[in-house]
Amino acid sequence: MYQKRTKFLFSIVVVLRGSGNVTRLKEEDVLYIAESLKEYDKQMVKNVGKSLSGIAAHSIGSTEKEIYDLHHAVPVGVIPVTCGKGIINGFSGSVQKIIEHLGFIAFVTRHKDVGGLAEAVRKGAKVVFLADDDHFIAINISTGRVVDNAEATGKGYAAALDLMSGGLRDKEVLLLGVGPVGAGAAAFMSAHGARVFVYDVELEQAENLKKTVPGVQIVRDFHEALPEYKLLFDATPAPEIIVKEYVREDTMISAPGIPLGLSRECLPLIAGRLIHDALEIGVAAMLFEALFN
Ligand code: 2YJ
Repeated sequence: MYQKRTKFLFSIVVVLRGSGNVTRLKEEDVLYIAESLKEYDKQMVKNVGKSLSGIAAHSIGSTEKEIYDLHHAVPVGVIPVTCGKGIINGFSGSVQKIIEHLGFIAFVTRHKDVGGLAEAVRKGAKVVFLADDDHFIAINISTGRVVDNAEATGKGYAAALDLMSGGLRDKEVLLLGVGPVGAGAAAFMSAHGARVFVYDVELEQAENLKKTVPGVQIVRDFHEALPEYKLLFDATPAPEIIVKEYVREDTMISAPGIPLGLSRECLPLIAGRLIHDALEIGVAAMLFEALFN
């Protein structure tokens, strides 16, 4: 019990720190993405009812066909960035493979940084992807549209939860963490008729969200609230904040946060009703939003 409590308190502190910070991916987070994309889609179709491209299309209120018909020939350049902590092995390659998996042409530039940007544009890229330690963006060079990974990820995971739950309209969702990912998710869920309840250790952050997403309600006691909700959206980078006592047989969780907020013992209980990956939904949602005029 003492250990559990200490672990929980530690996690809450991580949430507190994490709401403004971004988790840096590690090589092991992206290692198997490219080779798992077919299986990933199979699982998504089974659990959510749509493939990755269907989820991303839903996140921007479009359809796969509409996007593909208009944009599939658009080349996309992925530029490795060395600043800060440097290159993550497999990061750019995984982004490229996800984009190709969606049916688009993509390449990783041979040069890095500024040279990579020049190379991408010279080779005809109409959209470029690049990430440092704090930001991960896609830029549509033709339209000037800049898409941030955090917000697109929030919308993408909210779209997946909308599909998995059979529609969020009039349903209650508990959203944990209102950083940029949580804010993107709140906007999508609220626009789709969900009743959004939010918890953040920084009450002010939750209060601020009310200004941009009217109608969200604030939850003050995390422990009391968790068992009350069937639909959870975990947008925190805190590990193990959701333990098995909170997972009912009808619980559905959309969890973009890295590391995953569920304890290991929850995994068999939530199988098939958990949406979580390192990069796929975020990249797909970024690309479709960057293409959308
Ligand atoms: O180009 C590279 O290999 C590196 N500069 C990639 C850095 C990756 N960036 C991060 O992990 C950021 N914290 C943002 C990732 C957002 C994923 N949801």
